[in-house]
Order: sequence, then structure tokens, then C-alpha cells
Amino acid sequence: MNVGITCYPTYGGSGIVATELGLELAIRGHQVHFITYSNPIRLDPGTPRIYYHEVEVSTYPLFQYPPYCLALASRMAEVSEAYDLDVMHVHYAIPHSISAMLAQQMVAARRRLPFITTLHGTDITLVGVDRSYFPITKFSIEQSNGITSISDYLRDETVKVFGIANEISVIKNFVNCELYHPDNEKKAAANYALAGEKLLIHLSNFRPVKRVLDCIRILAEVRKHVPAHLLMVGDGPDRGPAEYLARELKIDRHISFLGKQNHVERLIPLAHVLLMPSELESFGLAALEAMACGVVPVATRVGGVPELITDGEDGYLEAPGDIAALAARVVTLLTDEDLQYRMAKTGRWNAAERYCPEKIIPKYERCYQDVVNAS
Ligand code: GMT
Repeated sequence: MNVGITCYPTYGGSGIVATELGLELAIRGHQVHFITYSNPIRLDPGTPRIYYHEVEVSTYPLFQYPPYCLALASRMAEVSEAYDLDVMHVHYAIPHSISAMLAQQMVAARRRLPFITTLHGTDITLVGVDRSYFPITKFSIEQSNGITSISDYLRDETVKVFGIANEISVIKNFVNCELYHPDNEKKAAANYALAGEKLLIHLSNFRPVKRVLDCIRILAEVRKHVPAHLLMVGDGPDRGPAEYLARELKIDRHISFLGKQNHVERLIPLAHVLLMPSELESFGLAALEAMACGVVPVATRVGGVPELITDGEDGYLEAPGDIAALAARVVTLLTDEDLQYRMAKTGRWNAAERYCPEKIIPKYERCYQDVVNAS
């Protein structure tokens, strides 16, 4: 098939899922056309059957807000005709769904261009429920020819909050277990931690929903019992406050703020535990990547996370903000090697068994086939 994919290319789990999906589809022989404002971070543009079409938004003094949504719609329409697209797949409803709907109407006289919207989380739980976006988000979801959501939780939430009657297929996040794999020796951990220190890791876009400051507080608690170092991977509005808190708690030399990283698969396996203390998480891709790397997630019991992590089996779940409980779980793991080994092994097995591309990608392919075949 010829598939068009639009996502946020530089930021966040939805862009990562969209990019990895495109790569997997290309491996399976599909022609994949990314239509975005910049090359997605994890995408190698030299990959066979992958095409990248940049959306250029011209600025003009009259435009206080350059109309990206319209430029995107025009580019989608152009690419669909030039490359004979069978389907457009947009990740994150706002504004990608609306652009796809406009593109569909622009080319309607000449061709059918069905589009699928994949809901990832904050497009529903935060941005979508904002009163100014609510009606258009609901409308664009309802106009989609296919809708997918990354967890049961998010599907139920979409139905509840938006009253959507259309069918929503749940297709969970996936991980490439050949790329994301354990490193039992963890030799490169010595680049960050002192000898005898355990390594913790957190990955996110440092938005308030991630409760990044809790990671710093958890480390402070953990260090009262076990020598440990924390890798903070990513960037965003709460990075400054987190760095400040680390200095205030006098643990700044035990934390490495690494900023945005292109190869997290090289960093995650160095850690013993992943911290994901989010306020809300529709799935928790970072936890899945950690499990694939044999790193045990200590996370919060929110949103779709319990669909991924089984408490006490392949990770731990506590209430958001409960620093004492989260830190206690980390200490348990760091002081009981057998337990940590068992949980890491179970996590790796579950990731490979349930969330590998071979299990998930065919679901997207079926979804494409369904919307293409529907008249
Ligand atoms: O987590 C973010 O803030 C980024 C966001 C996105 O849409 O880019 O991530 C969401 O999508 C990921 C991939 O499907 C999910 O694994 C994350 O759980 C979800 N984030 C939230 O729901 C907060």
C-alpha cells in the first residue's frame, strides 16, 4: 500500500510510535510517506520505501499565527495525488485529523482518500478537553474513516468524554525487541555512576503531567538507603525546576541531565530501574521500552499503565505523588538482586511476547485494508 503518515516529528511518544510504525511498514514492503514540518527524530531518511515531504508554512506579517493546519492539508492533498496514496494515517488528533479531512475533501473529485486517526493521550485527556478545542476534536474524530487508540483506557475515555459512537480499535504501543534489549553487563553505566552506585533512568518530555520533580524527590529518598545515580533523559518546561530542586536537595552531582537523546536504546539498558511517576499516562511507551531492555519500571497506577505493567510481576505501581511508596519500591529492587532479575526477565518476556512489531503491525495493516475496502 501507499501510506501517508503525519505526526509531531520532534517530540513525544506519538511521534515515536508513528515513526517506528512507518519503518516497520516499509520493512513489510509498503511505501510510506511522512508528511510533517521536519524529519521525524528517529527516522533515517535513507531507508528504502520511506519518503519525507516537508510542510512549509509561509509566514506573512498579517499572520500572527501561521496557519500550519492549512499548509499541512495542502501538502497532504498534493502528496496523495502525486504518490497515489491509499490511506492517510494521522497520529494525534489536533490538528492532524482536521488537516486530513480537508485534504480528503480537496481531492474528492478525483480520488478517494480515507484517513485514520490514532489517539495517543493528551490529544484527548488534556488538549482535546480544552473548551476551545473540544468541538473540533470531536468533529474530526467522528469524521475519521478509522479510529484507533493506544489503550482500552483511552478508548473508554474518548467515548465517555466526547460521546463518540464510531468504533474505536485498540492497537497498543509496540517495541522493537531487537533494537531494545537487555545489557546484563551494564559496563557503560560507569560513564555516569560511580563504582557501587545503581543507575535509575527517567525519560520524558518534562511536561507537568510527567511529575519530573518527583523523580528528584524519589532519588533523594532512595539515596538514604542505597547509593544511586539518576539519568534524566529529555527536555521540556520542568527541566529547570528539576535541576533547581536537585541543587536544593544537594543531590545534583548524583543526577545527569542528558537532554534529548536520539538513541535511548543505548541508555535504557544501562539502568536498573525506570522511574515513571506520571500524573496520567495513556499507555507509557517509556515503560515498555524499559521492559524490553530488562529494566524494571516503577510507575504510577494511572490511565493505561496497569494494562502494560502487572504490579509486582514485571514492575511496581503506586499512587501519583506518593514519593515514599515509590522510593520504597525502588529500594526493594536495588537491594534484592534475585527479585530484580526475575522481574526484569518477566518484563522482557512480556514485552517481546505481547508488544513486538509482529503482533501489533498487522493490526494497523488490517485497519488500512478495512478503510480502503469500505465504500
Ligand atoms: O507523553 C506525552 O506527553 C507525549 C504523548 C504524545 O502524544 O506524544 O504521549 C502519549 O502517547 C504515547 C505513545 O502512544 C503514550 O505511550 C503515552 O502514554 C501518551 N502520554 C500521555 O498520555 C501523557
